[in-house]
Amino acid sequence: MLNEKQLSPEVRAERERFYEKIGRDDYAPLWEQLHNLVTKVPTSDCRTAHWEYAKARAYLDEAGELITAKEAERRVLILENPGMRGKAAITPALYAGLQMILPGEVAPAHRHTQSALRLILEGDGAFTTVDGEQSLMKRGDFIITPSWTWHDHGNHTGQPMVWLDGLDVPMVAMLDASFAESGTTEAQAFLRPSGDSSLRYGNNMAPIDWQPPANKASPLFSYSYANAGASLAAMAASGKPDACHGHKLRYLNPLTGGSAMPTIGAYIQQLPAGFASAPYRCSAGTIFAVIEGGVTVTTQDKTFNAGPNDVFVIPSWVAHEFRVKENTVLFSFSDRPVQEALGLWREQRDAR
Ligand code: 1HN
Repeated sequence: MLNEKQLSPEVRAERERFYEKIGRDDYAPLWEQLHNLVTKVPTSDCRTAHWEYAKARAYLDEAGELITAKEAERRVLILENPGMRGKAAITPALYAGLQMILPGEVAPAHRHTQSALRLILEGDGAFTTVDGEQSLMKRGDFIITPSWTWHDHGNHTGQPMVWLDGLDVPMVAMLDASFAESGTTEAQAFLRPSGDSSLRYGNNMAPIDWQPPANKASPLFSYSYANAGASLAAMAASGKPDACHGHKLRYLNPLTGGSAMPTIGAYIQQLPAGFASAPYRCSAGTIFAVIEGGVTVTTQDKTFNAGPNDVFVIPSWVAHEFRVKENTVLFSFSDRPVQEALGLWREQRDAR
């Protein structure tokens, strides 16, 4: 923005007339906006925010009485960033929601170019089917539904199933690259036995002529919490926690070493009892969910306590510190792989 105070009323009026004139022909003066477009540091409307599970769960119960999963297609409460209401976004690039499937319900088959991840929060044994392979879900499991894969969910257990959905919806909207199709049947036919992709791709081996698919996603689509927890326990048993992250792992595509999906990175970390992190920030706004324990999160203008199944978001370039009393496990996801692929990702450790 130019310094308006230095302008005489005549000059200002003359410029305003010019802006109005060129505006009618779809032009605008860059010099009035340059410094809002090219900021010294990230400055979106995204805010640090926290959603308590107890409240979310009560609202999901109410939603369960209002609408079936089938009628809703997906019965999800969107976690809307309070600084970006109405945009179905938790960060400028990512969407998050809490989905519930009640016993006997189905969420019918569809596919879309948006990529989805799920972190299972509650329930044991409901299923999701991804491109013809069914997978049973347990608390803490991380499941991916890559771009353009068919997916439907169902629950043959006696308990509600609740999970956190993370999608690249705002990113795909920004690129205007949304395509979607409904399935012709509610539930997909099974093309492969359950566990097939883990056996083919999850044993440190791969079919010899494997080629990356068009969606550039991992052929493994279910990452169990039993495995992730065991890896974290091994790291915690021998080795010092990182000053910023504790013991932290990233979920990867075993065929490439990259993230499980190209647009969303997912992570899991263990903060040992008594751990206090060094302040940290990075340019990828990040959504966290508490799997075990509890964490006190401190930013420059907020402190809050997050317990099991709570979700919170730390926007781009907001320095934050974690303190835990008991052993704590956090799941998180962000657009970091996109920023890295484009050479944009930055971090600052010890960000005081
Ligand atoms: C979707 O397909 C699911 O398949 C969940 O469970 C949430 C949010 C936006 C767009 C598509 C699902 C979604 C979604």
